[in-house]
This record gives sequence, C-alpha cells and structure tokens, in this order.
Amino acid sequence: MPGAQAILQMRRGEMQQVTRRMLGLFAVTALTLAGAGKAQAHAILLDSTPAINATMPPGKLTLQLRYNSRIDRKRSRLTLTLPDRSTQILPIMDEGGEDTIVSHADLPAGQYSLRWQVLAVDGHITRGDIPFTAGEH
Ligand SMILES: [Cu+2]
Repeated sequence: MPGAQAILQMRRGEMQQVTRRMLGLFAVTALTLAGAGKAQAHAILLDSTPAINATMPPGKLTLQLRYNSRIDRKRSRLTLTLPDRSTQILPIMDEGGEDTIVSHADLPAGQYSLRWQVLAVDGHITRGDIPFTAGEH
C-alpha cells in the first residue's frame, strides 16, 4: 500500500521537525537559566557583624560577613583600617558556612573601617566597606 507508506514518511518528517524545534527550545531555555544563574551568583553582602556604622564593644570581636552566594575564601581578602589610618590584613578563618567569611580581631576603642573583597562562584570579584566604631554607646 504505497499510500500508507507515504503517510508514514510524512509523519516521520513532521516528527523530526518537531524534535528539532524542541531541542532548539531546550537550548534557549538552558542558556537563559545559565545567564540567570550567573547574575545571581554575584556576591552581594546580605548582613555583617559589625553592621555598617555600628558601635561594638572594644576588645575581642568576631567579624562575620554573609553573602548571597558561595565565597572562595582563599581568593578573598579582609583589610581593616585602624584608627591611626594604617591598614592590617585580617586572616579569613576556616569557619562558618560557605557563604560566610569570618575573622577575629582584638580592637581598642576607635573608628575602624573593614574593607572586604570576595570572589564568588561565578568568578567575579565584588568589594565594599563597613565603617564601624569600637567604643561605649
Ligand atoms: Cu558575577
């Protein structure tokens, strides 16, 4: 029955077209998702101790910065500006969650500023400053 064969061949052709379209749609969707994921992976500071412009008691202090993404600690840096304007690099400890960096400092009363620079999972570096005071309220 040549008629039935022709119909079968036409259907195969249609199915291949539909498959090709679906693969194309999958590719576009995958690219869109990858793009969105990259944008979200940018490290944005969500909260910190000390908070920006906070006053902390002088003495031993645990500094903690939490981001919206995983952080590469080895390629991130914390720099503290002391009341005399000199700077000191603070070691980033192996503590806290993957989205958090932690350091410890022993601070006399005065004005400080903590500069953070972090590398996020998408390979992008972001930075910011957290000015704060060690002293009595
Ligand atoms: Cu990024």
